Amino acid sequence: MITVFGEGRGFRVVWLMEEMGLPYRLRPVDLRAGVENNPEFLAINPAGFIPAIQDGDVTMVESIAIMEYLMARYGPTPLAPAPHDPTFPAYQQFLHLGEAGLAASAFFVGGARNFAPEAERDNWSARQALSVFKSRLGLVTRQLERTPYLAGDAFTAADISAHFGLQLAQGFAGVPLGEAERAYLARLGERDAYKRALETCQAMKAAWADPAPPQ
Ligand SMILES: N[C@@H](CCC(=O)N[C@@H](CS)C(=O)NCC(=O)O)C(=O)O
Repeated sequence: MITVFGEGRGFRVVWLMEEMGLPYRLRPVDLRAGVENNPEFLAINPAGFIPAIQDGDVTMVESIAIMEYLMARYGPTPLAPAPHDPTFPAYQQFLHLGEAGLAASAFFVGGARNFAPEAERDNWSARQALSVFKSRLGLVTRQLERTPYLAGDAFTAADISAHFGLQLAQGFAGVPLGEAERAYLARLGERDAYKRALETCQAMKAAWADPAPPQ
């Protein structure tokens, strides 16, 4: 039984395990209550961020690395195309762009928007993070003009990765998405495994219940 600590990007891990049919349990971690008051979680990840997993004697952080670990250890799975598959390069690129390009930059745009003191909201770093997000989003838009999923015709873990970055941007960071991205998110949301993951992750369900209206 694999334990996932924390929602947020832990949603990616839960969704992946639902797609793969792996048994797991979710242990919520409330970062707003102050992770310094959660010694049980700090024993798992002393750096105090989520998600983390525990699988037997394996403890890991970093959602994309966790997904790669689970697919490698419990696969093979069509969620991860093989290295010689023609879709592998796009898969690999968007698997990482979903976090390093989209979510990481949207996280700081949203942080400034939601948590910074009024006078510090519009600052150089927040504008830089938004500019980085938008340039990476352009690659997603271009790819979705060519194929229904980011690696090609089939759904892969790259879509799980990018989904979180787009949701974070749309909701938390207040960045309006285009029609292609909104249709893509709706398409992903129709998957049964996604729906099961959302029932497990009630905090994300609540956060995404009211997405930013179309602009
Ligand atoms: N690159 C990491 C990012 C982890 C991350 O920033 N998680 C957020 C919540 S989704 C968090 O714990 N933020 C609080 C912090 O970083 O201290 C991943 O993909 O897991």
